[in-house]
Amino acid sequence: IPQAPPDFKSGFIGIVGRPNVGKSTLMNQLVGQKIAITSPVAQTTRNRLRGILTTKEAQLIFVDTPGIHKPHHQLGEVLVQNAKIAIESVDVVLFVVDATTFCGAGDRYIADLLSHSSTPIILGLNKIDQQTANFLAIDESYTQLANAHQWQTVKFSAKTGTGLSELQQLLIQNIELGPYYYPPDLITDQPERFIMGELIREQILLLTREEIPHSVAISIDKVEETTTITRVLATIHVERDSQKGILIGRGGSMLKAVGSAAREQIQKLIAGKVYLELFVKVQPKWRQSRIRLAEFGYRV
Ligand code: GDP
Ligand code: K
Ligand code: MG
Repeated sequence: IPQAPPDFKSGFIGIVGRPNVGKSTLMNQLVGQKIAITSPVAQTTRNRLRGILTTKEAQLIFVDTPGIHKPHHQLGEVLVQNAKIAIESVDVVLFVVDATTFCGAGDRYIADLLSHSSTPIILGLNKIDQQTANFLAIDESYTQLANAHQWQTVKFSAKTGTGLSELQQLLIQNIELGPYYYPPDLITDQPERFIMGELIREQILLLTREEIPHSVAISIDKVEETTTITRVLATIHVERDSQKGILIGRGGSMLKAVGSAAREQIQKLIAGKVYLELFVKVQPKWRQSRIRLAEFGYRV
C-alpha cells in the first residue's frame, strides 16, 4: 500500500438503516460497481461487507450492515449483533432513511440505538428521485428526528447519484487525517468468490418465492480459469426438500433461469466469459447452527 499525502484523510463509515431504504444501492453507487446485492426483498444483506472509495483527498471505507430489526431466529440475532458492532467500530455512522415514507417506528428504534453511541451520526434521506404527494410532511418528520438528536442531514438518490458528491464532502469533513487502509484501487475487502456467491443469491431473491431466499446459502466449490473461460461450480444449500423442488423448478427451469442471470452478473464482475454450474443440496436447519453459519462465512 502506497504512502498517503500528508493532508490525506481516511475513515470507516457505517451505513445503517431499516431494511430496503437503499443502503446496498448507495454503497454500489459510491464505489462505482455492484459489490453489494440489492433487491426489493428485506434482509438481502447478511454479512458485513466493505466498500472502498478512494479520492485524491480521502479514503472512505463503507461498511454495509444488515437492516436492523427484531430477531426471530439465530441468524436474525447474529445480524442485529453485527449491526451493533458496526456502529461502535466506525468513525461516522450514516443513518439512511427512505424519504418516500414517513419516519416510523422502525426508524425510531434505530435512532434510539444510535443515541447511545458516541460515534458522529449523519442522517441521509434517500430516494429523493421518487415523487411523493406528501413530500413536505415526510421531510418534516425526518427534520424533527434530526433536530431532536442534533444530527446533520443530507439528501440524495442512491439510484441516480444526485446529491452524492455533497454526501461525500460531508463525510470527509467528519473524518480525521489518516493513511490508506486499503490499496487505492481496491473497491471491496471481500474476495471475488464471495461476491460471486452473493450474485447467485441475488438472482434467487429476485426469481423465487419469498420463503426461499432466507433459507439459502451459497458455496463456491471451484473456480477454474482457462485462457478463454472461467468455470464456476457452486452449490445452493437449502433447508428442506420442498425448497429444493422450488429452486430446481419444473424440468429444471428455475435453476436454469437463476443460473443464466447469475452468470451474466458474474461475467460483469470478472469482465470475462463464465460457465456457471449450479447444484442444489438439502442441509437441514443450517440457520440454527452456528458452526454452519461460520462455514458459510457469516461472522458469528
Ligand atoms: P437495503 O436493504 O437498505 O440494502 O436496500 P437496497 O439497496 O437493497 O434497495 C432496496 C430497494 O430500494 C431496491 O429495490 C432499490 O432499487 C430501491 N432503491 C434504493 N435506492 C433508491 C433510490 O435512490 N431511489 C429509488 N427510487 N429506489 C431506490
Ligand atoms: K433489500
Ligand atoms: Mg442491503
